Amino acid sequence: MRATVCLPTYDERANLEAMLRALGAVLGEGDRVLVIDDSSPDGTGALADELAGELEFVSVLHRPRKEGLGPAYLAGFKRALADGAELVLEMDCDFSHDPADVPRLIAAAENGADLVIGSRYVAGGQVGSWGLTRRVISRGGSVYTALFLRLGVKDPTAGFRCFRRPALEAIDPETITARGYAFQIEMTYRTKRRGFRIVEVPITFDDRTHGASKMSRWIVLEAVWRVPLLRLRG
Ligand SMILES: Nc1nc2c(ncn2[C@@H]2O[C@H](COP(=O)(O)OP(=O)(O)OP(=O)(O)O)[C@@H](O)[C@H]2O)c(=O)[nH]1
Ligand SMILES: [Mg+2]
Repeated sequence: MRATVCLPTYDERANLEAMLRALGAVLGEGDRVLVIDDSSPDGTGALADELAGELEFVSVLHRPRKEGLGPAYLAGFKRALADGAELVLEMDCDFSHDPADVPRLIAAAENGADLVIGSRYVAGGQVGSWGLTRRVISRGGSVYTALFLRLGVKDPTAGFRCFRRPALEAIDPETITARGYAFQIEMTYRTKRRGFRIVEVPITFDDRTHGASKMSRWIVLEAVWRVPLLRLRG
């Protein structure tokens, strides 16, 4: 099945080239990578264009301003579906998600899962180099989500995913307004509510070694108020 990896970037100059080459080494014939750059001040967008000139499997979507991960993914999904992708993946460009794990996510979708989540919190999954605060926030996010929503998913905020086309179309992501962790949680919630099959595959998540994190207090707070609302809305 033809897959498109949606790769949102904001100031990822130090990581982009290595990431695209690593993806090129593991992707199959006809698979693509779509870089979604929000006019990074460090010139990631121009570098992406340059690399797309060299690497046939790479396309670039330029967006005028930074609006958070949610809107960047929505733009990417739309393009990937319009281009005919049967599988649509999400992953970070900072090597927290290992490109070598991409084939396992794709294989799980090809074996029948509608949504595959690269999970830190199932047996065999782990978090490598991450400080205590980040571990507590991430774990806390999973526990907090479980308090309100019965997703049956151990890592609902994970950003390493693979959707099958019918599921992605059916959950109508365009109407999701969340931008951070809450975006991933709402995508999972909608997938589950519509009866699609969600499978978690274990991954090891490592902290970035190059570039700066875009995590903010706002992203956490957004999830804190939006998750109970999902439950209320039913
Ligand atoms: N297009 C776009 N990409 C973004 C935006 N915010 C973050 N990204 C990218 O999304 C991916 C994840 O962002 P990170 O900075 O790693 O944020 P995070 O993973 O939540 O935080 P850390 O765990 O600290 O790395 C990276 O590839 C970022 O460059 C945004 O507003 N627009
Ligand atoms: Mg990251």
